Amino acid sequence: MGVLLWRGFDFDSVMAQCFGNYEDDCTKGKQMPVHFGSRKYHFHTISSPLATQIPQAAGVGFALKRDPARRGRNCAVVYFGEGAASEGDFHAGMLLASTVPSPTLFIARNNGFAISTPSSEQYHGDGIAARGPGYGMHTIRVDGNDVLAVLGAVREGRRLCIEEGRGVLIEAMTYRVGHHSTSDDSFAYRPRQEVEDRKRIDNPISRFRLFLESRGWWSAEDEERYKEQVKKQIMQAFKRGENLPRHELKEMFTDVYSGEEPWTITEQREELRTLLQKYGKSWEPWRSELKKYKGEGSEFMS
Ligand SMILES: Cc1ncc(C[n+]2csc(CCOP(=O)(O)OP(=O)(O)O)c2C)c(N)n1
Repeated sequence: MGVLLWRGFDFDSVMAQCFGNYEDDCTKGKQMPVHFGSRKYHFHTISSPLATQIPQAAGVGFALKRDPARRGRNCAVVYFGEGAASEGDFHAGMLLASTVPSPTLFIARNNGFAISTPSSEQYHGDGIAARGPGYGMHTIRVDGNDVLAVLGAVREGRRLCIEEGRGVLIEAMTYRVGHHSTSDDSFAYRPRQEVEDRKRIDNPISRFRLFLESRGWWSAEDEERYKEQVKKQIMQAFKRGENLPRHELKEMFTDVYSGEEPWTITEQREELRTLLQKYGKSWEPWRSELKKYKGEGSEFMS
């Protein structure tokens, strides 16, 4: 999400995707929350199945290289965790990018955990970076908790990627201080003290903040003021996004596949039409549910 925010994706767009309201123009309410995507900011929709994005990115890099207007100017970039790097798709993408070759920047965030699986159970070699030379790929391992070091590594990786027209692997070493998700209690598999220590001592946000403070460019007051301001903006966007209607119900069936619509989708749409015509106006759970959609499902009931 940081990449998207940096490119200009605003809080209203974040909320639109999370609530699946009609402003979510990329996934139109069909994706899980936080699976952002943006045509405007050239950001492919995040997908739940781990690592599928890796060979896709290698393909995008190849497409960029085949386009005379973009060759030598653009590259594809893909992000994944050390857990995802255990999937076959990681190797498929790396092989494709190194042999074709395709200008793709592979950024592995090694945060020590894949939900509850520690990285020590993920590989027996030297992490993800050690795999790069095996594919003949330029590889950089960087302290992922050092913001400026990451900036430098990514700049250099991007330069190599574009100038040489081939893949580059970056492994950013870090530590996940939060739980994996709201349904995860990470203190069940790691000591609370370890997390508290990391938060205080070796954390990209606290380290960068200390750096800025040491230069006199930031202070505790700036921090408080900024947090307050951003919190307000987020809550405003939250309330707005929560109250906007969802896309029209018919959008559920669009953009699922490209090209000709498969018969399964046509059949499901007709099944919904039959059910809505029968129960849509009379069965209470559906009556109030339909109010959440633009047009209240009228396209199926007239
Ligand atoms: C193919 C597949 N297997 C399992 C999962 C369930 N799952 C979701 S996130 C996750 C851990 C991912 O860990 P990692 O790649 O290290 O990324 P992190 O979440 O730590 O950033 C797992 C196992 C999934 N989404 N897809």
